[in-house]
Amino acid sequence: MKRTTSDEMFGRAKQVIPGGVNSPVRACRSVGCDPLFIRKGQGACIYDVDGNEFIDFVCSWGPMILGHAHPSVTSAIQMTGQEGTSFGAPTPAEIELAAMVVDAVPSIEKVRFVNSGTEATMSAVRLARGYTKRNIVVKFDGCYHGHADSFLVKAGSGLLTLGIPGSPGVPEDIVRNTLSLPYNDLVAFESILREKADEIACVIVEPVAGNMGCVAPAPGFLEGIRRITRELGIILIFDEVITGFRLAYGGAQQRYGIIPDLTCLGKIIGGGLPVGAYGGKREIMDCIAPDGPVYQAGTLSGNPLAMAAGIATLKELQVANVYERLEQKGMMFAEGLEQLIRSTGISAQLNRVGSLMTLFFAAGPVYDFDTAMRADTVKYAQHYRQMLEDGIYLAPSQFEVAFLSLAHSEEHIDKALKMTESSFKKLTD
Ligand code: HOZ
Repeated sequence: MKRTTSDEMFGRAKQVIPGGVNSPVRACRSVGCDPLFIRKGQGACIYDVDGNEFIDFVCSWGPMILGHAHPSVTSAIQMTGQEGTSFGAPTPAEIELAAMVVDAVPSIEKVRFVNSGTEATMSAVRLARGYTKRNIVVKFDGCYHGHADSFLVKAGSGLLTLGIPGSPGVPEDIVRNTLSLPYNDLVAFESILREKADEIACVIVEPVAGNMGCVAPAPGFLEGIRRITRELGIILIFDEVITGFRLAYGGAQQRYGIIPDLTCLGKIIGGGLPVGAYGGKREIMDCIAPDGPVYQAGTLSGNPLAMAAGIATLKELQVANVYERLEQKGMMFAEGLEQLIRSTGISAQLNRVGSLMTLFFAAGPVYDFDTAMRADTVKYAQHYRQMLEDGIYLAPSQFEVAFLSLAHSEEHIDKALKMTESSFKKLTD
């Protein structure tokens, strides 16, 4: 694979951007290579600046559920852009996208748009604290809710990839109010919640964890969290930045039939443009300024281009059988991978929920942070580099998910399986 131009660009990027990247995982350090610079995407494929083509299983970390450069999305962006790109004032598109989100997501009666998933979770927690007048936030080990101070305790994603336990710059005083508990352990959860109920503002959870690799909720886990938080008057926040409009049109909460008090969204609702949102019960949302005292604001919030791309994306997702098609693609890929695990005897586990999945190079089942940590990251790095060489673009970390889009065809999945087989053979030689 030729990579002279990417390497040259990375050299220049490192002079002017910390680590040469605008988000740490992209530096590809944990997989032992340098990043490729992407020139364009089309459907299920991306093309780098050296002219290499890859089948893309990162999908911009989730937003590109329709594939790259989908005509409805690109034309909505072009048409909107011709009329101006930002006004810092209300526009009609905000109401249209808000109404679509309210119709789709069972827990959302009102929604506020922001610019990223990080802003959404940060704002939702402030709202929960303002509403309950309590301070403690409960999260789960290995879940990642963006990079706001309160969440950088045993967090997933880039912190796991780079082995950063917490971050300098986050005051002790802030993380003192964050409790991180084991994912999928309802017994530990119930005992801590009952002990500290009077101080806990909210519990935030990825209903399907996607930032320590894909980890599904154990049967009864989400139900238990909902039951206990409701009983104790603690706000339950679902971070559906990854799962929203992906695991079902109404997100994981629709798929599992559990209604949180607040929900955070991002990624898909912006169709690949920067966006986030948080929403929930009217009574709680009405505490946000200007109706209530909880402050949150943003110059680019509800940006017209992002709204247009989001509306176009959600309209495509309303087409019949879209989620069944995604499920089938996910199943086909997963069955193929499981078959390869059996036939090659490689020590690996496949976790999948819908169109999200992770191949863990681990000997035993992965159901929480500790079991995810047992995965062989050196083996993942070898596999990653081999797949890249063979035209398959995977997440550059063991602790992320692979995303499928509607643009991935049987041929794309077949090719990815063939390349996986060849990589496994090299790994077991
Ligand atoms: N934190 C993201 C993955 N869970 C990575 C974002 C990026 O590098 O774009």
